[in-house]
Amino acid sequence: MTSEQTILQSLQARGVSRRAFMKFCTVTASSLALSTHEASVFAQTLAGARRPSVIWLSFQQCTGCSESVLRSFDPTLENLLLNYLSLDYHESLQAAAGTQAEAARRKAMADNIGRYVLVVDGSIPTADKEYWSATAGESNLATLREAVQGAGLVLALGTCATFGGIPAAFPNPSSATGVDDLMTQGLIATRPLVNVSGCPPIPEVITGTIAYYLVNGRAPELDTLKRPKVYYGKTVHDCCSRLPHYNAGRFAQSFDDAGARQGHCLFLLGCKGPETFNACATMKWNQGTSFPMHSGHGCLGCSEPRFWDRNTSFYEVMSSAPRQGDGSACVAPPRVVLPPV
Ligand code: FSX
Repeated sequence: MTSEQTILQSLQARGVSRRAFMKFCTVTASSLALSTHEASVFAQTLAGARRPSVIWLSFQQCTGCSESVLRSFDPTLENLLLNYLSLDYHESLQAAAGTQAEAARRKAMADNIGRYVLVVDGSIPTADKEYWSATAGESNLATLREAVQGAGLVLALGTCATFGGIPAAFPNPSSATGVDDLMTQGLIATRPLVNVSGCPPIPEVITGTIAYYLVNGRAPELDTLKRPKVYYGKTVHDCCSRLPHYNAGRFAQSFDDAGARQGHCLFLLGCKGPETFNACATMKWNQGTSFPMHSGHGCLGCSEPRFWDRNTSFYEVMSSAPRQGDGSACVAPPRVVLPPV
């Protein structure tokens, strides 16, 4: 399959009938409260849409973000890749190597100019350290500068790409910089940007953000740090299973005391949940099994700017007292439904 195929052609090649596709469109259109005419336009547009080309660039990072997205279960990465996207460049997942891979990247960018989704993980060395990280003889900054030009949407994946992350920790030897700061400084072109922070981000937050773009043709509503509000609208503290104990003044004093085992709040043990915006407590990890505080460890604050300098030592109590939970209901963000396969 190539990005020349439409989404409907790609689904039909994998055994989805036109009837099943139209049924999906009808259900989705009704959930969006579209009129009959608008629903028909929606179905035609989605059926005829080409699968977006995705160029995925990896810079200074630990590959944790790719490892994370490989574990997404709803939607799965393979569902997205095989049916809805055309992943035209990813150093770890592609079969091609060397000049063949670089030629494929340039061809995909030229063929899809102004439309492709550029995924970036890892931070970028700058200034006189620009060549500390390079691929095929090109600095990461030069590769990114070229790729950003023709992107329809840029997805900065992980705290390294969004805010600099661990490579930017003091003393930041490579002058590591995140994508948003590079745009602000004029070092790369400014394009529509979505930040998906976390070290690594939650797998379903990654695939859910991509799926949202596929279904709606635009990025979801963003917070002031350009993160999807639906996933980053509440702090981990707001939705933590230990919050009732915080509100009642019950705190664990050590990781192995009776209070810790009874679910008491981990604030005095250094938990950074009150200042960390993420969906860990509602979406959870490992197919919705658990999240750090539920398992007995405090939040490290990995999805916020200046992680890691701001939050080390991890076991020091935050200087400001956490607020009470905001009182509104904590529910898992809604699933973005893709056509059936
Ligand atoms: Fe950084 Fe991601 Fe942490 Fe690792 O790509 S956000 S070090 S999980 O791998 O960039």
